[in-house]
Amino acid sequence: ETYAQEIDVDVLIVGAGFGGVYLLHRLRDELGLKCKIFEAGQDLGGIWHWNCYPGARVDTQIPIYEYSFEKVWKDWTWSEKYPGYAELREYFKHVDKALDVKKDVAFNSRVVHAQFDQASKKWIVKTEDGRTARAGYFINAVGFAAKRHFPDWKGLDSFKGEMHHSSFWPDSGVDVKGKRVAVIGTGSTGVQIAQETSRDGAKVTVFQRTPNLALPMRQEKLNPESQQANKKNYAQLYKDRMKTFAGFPYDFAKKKTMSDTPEEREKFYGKLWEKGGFEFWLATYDDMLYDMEANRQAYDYWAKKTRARIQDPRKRDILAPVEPPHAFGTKRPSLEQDFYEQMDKPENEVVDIKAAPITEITETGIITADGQHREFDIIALATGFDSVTGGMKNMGLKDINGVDLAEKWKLGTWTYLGITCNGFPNMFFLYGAQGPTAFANGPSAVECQGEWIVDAITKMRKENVEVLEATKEAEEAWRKKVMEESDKTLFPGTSSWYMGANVPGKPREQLNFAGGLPMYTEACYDSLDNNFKGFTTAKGRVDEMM
Ligand code: NA7
Repeated sequence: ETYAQEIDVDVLIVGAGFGGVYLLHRLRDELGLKCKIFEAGQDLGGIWHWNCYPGARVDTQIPIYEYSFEKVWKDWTWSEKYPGYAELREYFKHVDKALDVKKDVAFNSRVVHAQFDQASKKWIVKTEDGRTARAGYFINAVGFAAKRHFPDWKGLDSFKGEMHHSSFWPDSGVDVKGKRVAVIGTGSTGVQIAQETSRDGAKVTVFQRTPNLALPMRQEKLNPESQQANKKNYAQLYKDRMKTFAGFPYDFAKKKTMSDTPEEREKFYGKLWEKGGFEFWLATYDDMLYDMEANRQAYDYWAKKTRARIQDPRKRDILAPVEPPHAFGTKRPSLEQDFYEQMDKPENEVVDIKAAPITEITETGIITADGQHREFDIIALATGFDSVTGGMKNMGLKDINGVDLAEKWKLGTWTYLGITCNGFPNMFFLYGAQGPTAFANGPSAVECQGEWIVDAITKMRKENVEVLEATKEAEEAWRKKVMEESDKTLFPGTSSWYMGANVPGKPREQLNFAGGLPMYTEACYDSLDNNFKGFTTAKGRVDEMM
């Protein structure tokens, strides 16, 4: 059945990562709907299926970075606080066993066309390998990193050594020992690749355009016994994570940076720093992401701590400059273990490509604007993604009039609640545009939005609503809300993928909901609990005004 070329289902889901698998389980096993997933890759796991570059590792600690399903966590334990990709792949194997997922997934099936047919009130979804699905509900769970970003450097295809984008690293691995490795990009990915390949004995050159204001991970080995003992707290923990801004077990402290004395600040920062992980970002003073003066305090502490770890003065000024390259925390900080010590080694190099950008890739290496030609055996492209919107704009998604979503979103993004779109009836998406996506822990965001989708479909069925479609007015109002929440913060002032600023030609706008999970959840249920406010239903417009 999974492999039939033509299928008729209640729900067609795209993507078998955290989001798609969550919805498959809930809609199939709780609501009893007939569900299938189309997945472009060969296995479950989403980004963890694609990511196997050296050092690929999650930056959120377990057990926060996992499903809240007891069926899944009750007999699963991890070996590290921040697991690597191999263990995350094992986790998805376990998820498959616990929830019986794979029987309803068609792999190697990349969606190339999807449109709602108004006559039959069904979505028609087609894949590159020739499958067609007809479905009552269409759910998009392609994640925020479904489309890779390759800068258009001259000669990009001419390199004769090995060159891989981070999310297309060969599964069999690449032997880097003793090799000259170029890492282009210093997002979360670039930092991990540089750190790991250096540990593996490569001679690493990092090409950095913007410093990553990376935070100490403080990795820990875990034992099964203490994890098992802690499981009595899991149910509460998974409830509580939804009540915080970013879906973590901690939240911003209810105090202002400058209301503490310098000594108190030093002590408070020190405590967060010692805890490691994102606490210095997301458990700090609650004005850090909103106020420049407060933010500068955080930056100065970061720079002081980080500069002290780098002996080479030139590298120190590139990796951790005295003057902030941007407001602290307005780009995603990577979690590192010994990135700075590794980069400090004399055999490794850091190149400032803000000062002298890359102009050409040659058969043997990389040329920068200062005329230098550096030679390499391996180039790792850690240049990121057409983040957040790229995936959905790239799958032949048509509205009821045949207009592609890429066209609809050409000058900016319009969604309602970051879950639905006008012109796309009975389509839901999660972990994408104008949702809590980039500002929340993945599994928390997925379960927050996924639960709402389950509730919406349940209500539709109970009330015999055949077709649900967001109104244009509701989209305008949601877009306004997304921008308002963002404009309170320092995010808009920084060029980042959060703002669509990493891909040339992409509109610059906030792509994520910056008001935090609780405010987001409230907005979603304000619609659902008020008779689908902001939607039209098959019975006619329920409420035109939001
Ligand atoms: P990111 O965070 O988008 O990082 C991409 C990096 O590549 C970043 O340092 C960019 O510099 C750099 N880049 C991109 N294009 C260019 C060009 N043309 N020239 C020079 N440098 C360039 O992607 P990641 O894969 O690291 O992480 C994505 C998310 O996945 C991450 O945030 C986590 O949430 C998981 P820039 O900073 O734009 O100056």
